[in-house]
Amino acid sequence: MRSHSLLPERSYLVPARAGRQWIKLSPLFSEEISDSSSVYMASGAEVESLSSENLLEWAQKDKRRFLHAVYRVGNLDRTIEFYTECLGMKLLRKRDIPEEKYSNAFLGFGPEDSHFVVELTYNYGVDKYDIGTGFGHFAIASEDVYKLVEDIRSKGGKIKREPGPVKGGTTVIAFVEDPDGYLFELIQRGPTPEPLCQVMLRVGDLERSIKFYEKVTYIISFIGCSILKICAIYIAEQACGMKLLRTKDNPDYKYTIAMLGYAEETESIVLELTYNYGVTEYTKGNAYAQVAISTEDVYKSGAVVDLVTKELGGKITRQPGPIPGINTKIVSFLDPDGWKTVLVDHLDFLKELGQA
Ligand SMILES: N[C@@H](CCC(=O)N[C@@H](CS)C(=O)NCC(=O)O)C(=O)O
Ligand SMILES: [Co+2]
Repeated sequence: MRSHSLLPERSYLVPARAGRQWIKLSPLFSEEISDSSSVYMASGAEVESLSSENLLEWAQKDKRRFLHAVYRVGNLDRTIEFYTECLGMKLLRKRDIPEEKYSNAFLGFGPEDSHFVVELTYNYGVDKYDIGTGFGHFAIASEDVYKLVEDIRSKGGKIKREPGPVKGGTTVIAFVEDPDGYLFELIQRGPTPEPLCQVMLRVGDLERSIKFYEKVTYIISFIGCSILKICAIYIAEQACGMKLLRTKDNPDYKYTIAMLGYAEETESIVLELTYNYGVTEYTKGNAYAQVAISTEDVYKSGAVVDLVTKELGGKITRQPGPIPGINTKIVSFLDPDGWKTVLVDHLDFLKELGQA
C-alpha cells in the first residue's frame, strides 16, 4: 500500500452554518457520503426519522472520547501493585460483582471523566489467559524512558526491550511486560496530559481498518443536502470523529502503522493499528477484551455501525440498549479483524462515576 495516499492532500474552505467562521474541510471524506434516506432504509434500526438539522446538532454535541481498555488479569492485586508501583498509575476505583463472579479495578493517570484508563477484570478462579498474537501493547509516555526502565527493573519488573531508538526511527522506546504478559511500550516524549497514550492492535488490512474506524465514528452518512453534508463532516471531524492522525510505513521492517484518535497523538490516547506485510490473520486469545468509547446516542451510533459493518465487515455483537441491572446504554461491535469496541452512553457513564 502507498501509505501517503491515505492522507488528505488539500483542504477546502466552505462556509458553515449558524454564523460559524470559515471552516477547513479535508476532501478525503467528501466522496463517502450517502443520502440520508438510503441510510435509514438500509439501517433498519429503530432510529426516529430525524431531520438533517437534528443530526447536525447531534453530531456537534456527540463528543466522543476513548474511555477505557478492558482486559482480563489473573490476579487483581498483583496487577494493581505493578501498575501503581512501577508504571506510576493511580487506582481510581474497584467494584466486585459477586453475582457474576468477577471484580474490576480501574487505573490510570488521572480521573476517569477526563482520562483514558484501564479496566482490569478478574474472573473468580481464573488465573491465566491467552493473550494471542493480535494484541500488541499499551503505551505510556515518559520524559525519561531510561530512568523509568531502571526504576521498573529495580522493582523487579520484566524489561522485554531495553531503551533506545525505535528500529527505523529516532524516538526512544522500551518494552516492559506486566504480570500477565501484556506489553507496555514506554515512549519518550515531553510532558503530556495523558501518559497512557496507545492501544496497539494488529490488523490484516490497514486501509480497510482505517475506513472502518473513520466511518463508524464519522456521522456523515446521515446527512442529506449538500451544504449540510459538508458542514456535518467538518463538525464530525471537530467534535466527534476518529481521525487518521498519521500513517508510517517501515519497509525495512515490513510493517505499516496508522494512528487513529480524537485528538493530537501527544495529547491523548490513540489506536495504533499495525499491518505486518503479508500477515492477514492473528489469534485473539481470551485476555484482551475491548476499548470503550463514549457517545451521546447509542441508537444513532448503532445505525451507523450497522451500515459500516455491512460494507466493510465486522458485526454488531450487542444491539443498542441498556445493560440489564446496570442500565448503562451501550452498543458493541467487532471490526473486520474481530477487535471489539463498545460505545457507551455518555450520561449513563457519568452516572456510573456518580457525576450525573
Ligand atoms: N512486527 C511488528 C511491527 C510493529 C513494530 O515493529 N512497531 C515498532 C514500534 S512503532 C516496534 O515495536 N519496534 C521494535 C523496536 O524498535 O525494537 C509487530 O507486529 O509488533
Ligand atoms: Co506503539
